[in-house]
Amino acid sequence: MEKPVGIIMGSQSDWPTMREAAQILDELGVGYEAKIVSAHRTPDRLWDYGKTAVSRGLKVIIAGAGGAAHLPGMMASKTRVPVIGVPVQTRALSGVDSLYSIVQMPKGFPVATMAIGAAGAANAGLMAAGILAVSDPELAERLDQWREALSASIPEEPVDE
Ligand code: RP5
Repeated sequence: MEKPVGIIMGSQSDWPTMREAAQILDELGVGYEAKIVSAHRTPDRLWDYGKTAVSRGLKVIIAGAGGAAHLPGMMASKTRVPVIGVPVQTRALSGVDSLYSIVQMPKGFPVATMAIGAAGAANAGLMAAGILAVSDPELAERLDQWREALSASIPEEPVDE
């Protein structure tokens, strides 16, 4: 199976969040790789990953990090492959630190920033699938069905729980 999506994260501790993206890609039949690539702890790994992203056939990168979350922005500076950033929720500042570190990119090097935490990671998977679906009609069909199933699962009236 082709692996057009790279899911990268700053630490093993980010994986419980980032696997939400992986799960969506599994559901939609999109191939991906998942790697730990830290802007601060493994900068050479970050550099190599960005430098080879195009030649390795990556079409979208989902990058999650928490705290001083420089990974998505640095990756966007190193490759033209679109980068979707996921601010991981932190204990100290609830992920607002991660969000601010990712979202406010300077002109010229965009990161498509998602919501903080698990919902943001899941949406990153959906966003990556949507980007790939532009040139993949079969994936587009699967994504349409996924979206219709979600809509159909929402009840019209609330119930006492
Ligand atoms: C960041 O620091 C990682 O993305 C992670 O969210 C945060 C904490 O990392 P650990 O100390 O849990 O490895 O680089």
